[in-house]
Order: sequence, then C-alpha cells, then structure tokens
Amino acid sequence: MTTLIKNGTVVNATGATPADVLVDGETIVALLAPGSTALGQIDADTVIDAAGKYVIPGGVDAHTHMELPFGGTNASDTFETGTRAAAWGGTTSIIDFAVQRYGERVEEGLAAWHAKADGNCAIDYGFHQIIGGVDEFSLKAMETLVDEGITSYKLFMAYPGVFYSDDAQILKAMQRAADLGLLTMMHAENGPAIDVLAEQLVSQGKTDPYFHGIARAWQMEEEATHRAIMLANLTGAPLYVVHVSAKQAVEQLAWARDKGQNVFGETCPQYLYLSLEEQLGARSDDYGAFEGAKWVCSTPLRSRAEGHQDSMWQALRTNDLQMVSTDHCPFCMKDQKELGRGDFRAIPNGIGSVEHRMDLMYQGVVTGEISLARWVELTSTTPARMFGLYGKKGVIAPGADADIVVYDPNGHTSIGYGEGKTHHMNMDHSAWEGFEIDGHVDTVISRGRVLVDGGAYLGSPGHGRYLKRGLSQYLI
Ligand code: DUC
Ligand code: ZN
Ligand code: ZN
Ligand code: ZN
Repeated sequence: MTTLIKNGTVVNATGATPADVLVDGETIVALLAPGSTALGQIDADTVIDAAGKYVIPGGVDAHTHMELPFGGTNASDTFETGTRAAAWGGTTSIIDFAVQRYGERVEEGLAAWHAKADGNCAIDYGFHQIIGGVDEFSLKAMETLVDEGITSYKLFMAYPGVFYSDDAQILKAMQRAADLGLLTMMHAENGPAIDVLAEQLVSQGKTDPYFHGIARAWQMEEEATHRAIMLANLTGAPLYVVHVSAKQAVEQLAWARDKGQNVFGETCPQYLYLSLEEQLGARSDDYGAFEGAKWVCSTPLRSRAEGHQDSMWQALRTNDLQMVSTDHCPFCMKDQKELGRGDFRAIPNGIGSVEHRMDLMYQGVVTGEISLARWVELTSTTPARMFGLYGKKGVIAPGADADIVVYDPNGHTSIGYGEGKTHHMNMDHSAWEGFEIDGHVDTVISRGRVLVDGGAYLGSPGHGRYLKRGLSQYLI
C-alpha cells in the first residue's frame, strides 16, 4: 500500500522545500522532486494533492494527562477521547505521565497506566514516569525504567502531601538519574510557601479562582527553578522544566544554559496567549466570577502587564525555551471545577488543549512571532529529539514513520465548544473559546493510515502503539 502526497511544501525544522512524499506501508520511503509523478515513475495506490499546503511531521505533544486522578476527580479525557482529539488537531504522538503516588510502588503505577492506555489510543503514545514518593523502592525502580522505554521522569516541588518531593528526595533521585541517563522533569514551584499564601488568602475571604494565580506568585516559580538548576548542576543530571510561565524562570534557565548546563524548558499555549488579567475579568451568568475556574492551571496564568507572555514568545525564538507542549489536563466545569466553588484550592488544576496546539502555534507564524520552520521544530522535531523518538518521529524523511499532517495556510479554524463549534475533547467548555486560526489541519496520517481527511474522522482506538523511547537525543 503506497501513498503519494504531491505538490506540497515539505516543512521540517531545517526549513521548507517543495517536494512530493512517498509512503510505503507505515514508513516514508522517499522525498521526490516535485512532479516526478508526471514522468510516470511513481504509481501510488493513493494520491493526496497538497498543492498550496504544508506537509509537516505529525505533532508530538510531550505533556498530557489522560484520566489523571487529581483534586478528588479524574481528568475528563480518557486515552480514547484524548488521543482522538489530538489526532483531529494534527498531533500523532503523545507522551503521557504514568503516576506513582505516595505509598504505591512505581511498578503498580506504571502497570495501571498501561491498563488505561493499551488498546485505546488512536495515535502512538509513550510515557514519562511521575515519581510521587522518592524512597528506597522508587529509587530502585528507576533502574528498570529505561528497559520499559521510559527515559524521563517527573518530580514535583509543589503539592505537599500529594506528589511533593523535598530537596533531599530530589537530590537522591537526580543522583540516580545522572547514573542511569534519565532526564529529570521538574514541576518547579515552591509548594510549601504557596500553600501558606493560599491559606492566608482564603482566610481573608479571597476564594475566587483568580486568587489561585496570586498565591502561585512568580517568585515561587523563579526560586524553585533556580533550586532545581543548582541540584541538577551538583549531581550532573540533565534537567527539563515543565510548563514554564514566569519570565524570571526563563531568565534562570537562560543563565544555566549560557554556562553550558544541560537544562531545558517547555512552555504551553496558555502561557503564550492567556493572562491573569483576562482570568480576573471573566464573568458569566452561570458562574459569575467563578467562570475564572476554566483557567485554573499550575503553573498559573501570569500577568500580561508584567510581560510574561511576550517573554515566553521571545524565549521560543532565542531557544531559551526549546519546545511547546500542552499540559493537557482537562476538567469539566460541572462536577469537577465546581468542586472549588468557595475555595480556589479545591479547583482541579488544568486546561484542555491537546486538540489545539498545532493550530495555536501556527497562529504564531501568521502573526510573525515564530518562523514556519520553528513552528515544526517546537511542536514536533524537538519534542521527538528531547524524548528519544527522533528519526521515527519529528521529521519528514526516508525511514521515518509516516506521521504526516497536510496543513492548509489558506484554511480557517474557529476554536470552541457548542453552537456549531465542535472541539473533540471530552470537556463541557473551552478555555480557548473565540480563538480564530488562519490555518487548518486538513489531513492527518499516522504510520501510513489516514486518521483525518477533511472533515471526516477515520481513526480507531487501538491503532496507536506504545512507544518505547530511547535516551534523550538533545543533550549537549
Ligand atoms: N502540573 C502538571 O504538569 N499538570 C497538571 C497540574 C500540575 O500541577
Ligand atoms: Zn506540573
Ligand atoms: Zn502536567
Ligand atoms: Zn481545510
């Protein structure tokens, strides 16, 4: 079974060039001079005309939380609904976080995650491992992760009593990670101090969702980022800071990178486009000021007046931040976010974006924030390299998996929920209501199989395969 995608502009992280792409089975086998078919050399079973469109490697979203138990409820997308929504939006691989909770063995947490995901995914999927309790057992279990195809793990400097690690635990885990070649992913916020600030706000009657962002002040992100960098420096462990939102945290990353340390950071679309001021202003008849709960996530939305959003875009251009993931962690308002009416601390933290990342970042190309090639690099190529998938994922090249998106720069996408707008995530609202994108995901192919064709969905649960990942290909 061969497919030829012809007349398009192939965009890789290295640049854009007109080329036809030949797929045999699940694999890209050739890039051809445009029009080679006209000479009669190629006789493919299926031909896709990509004239006027971009042909890009499928998106790799390296930070999702399908079915995450959090805040007394579960993230509302299952692996089935979440990966289907991802496919609709041009993402063909996700890396989700398997969870070990305190008091549980890492092996149990990982087995539970396979049970949720295996056989249910529309696209390929890998795992990072959350270590929610660093102790002699989890330190031992880290030794088996590489064999499981899990080459990165996440620690939390936030959420005392839930996932939190103190500095002693972080130090021990990083020492082990340095020996094993594992990439340490860090939720860098000073949780104990944040919890005090949050308690003080609530006791003053400041219970609205907006105060979530006041409690989680940027100083708490900068301080934790610096501490993580120094512990990584001491131990020699490569460090990847997740969901960076404060400009001062980026300054810490840039400082460490300028000295040659293996330190990396991701940001997310919400920290580029949304702000604390907009969250404060949000009101609805149904929810009043509690409307702001839709944008409660951690790290929090930051003040536009303080310039954090501009600084995130700038860091994406200068490579002080290397990639964009969603931190897709969806919760409905009804019965989920509503748990925190009257106390913002009880609002489950998270925003759903897995369907919109490719479009939202393409809009950054339209507005001149990033280049076309950088769009592909931030959303596909670097995530693949960072997390040991490159070669198969993240590039349009012979030998790569045929994970391909045909993107129409003359198309249009209206993002939202309800009233004719049709996101595919399992959520009763959209944090992105009203966003208009000057581009459109037309065709999505995963290992040679067409999942999305125009407005039609042709995917199925179980097509997606578990990705055993190699070590990071991004280290200095
Ligand atoms: N951190 C995440 O990475 N995801 C959801 C919530 C959080 O705090
Ligand atoms: Zn986090
Ligand atoms: Zn997350
Ligand atoms: Zn279209």
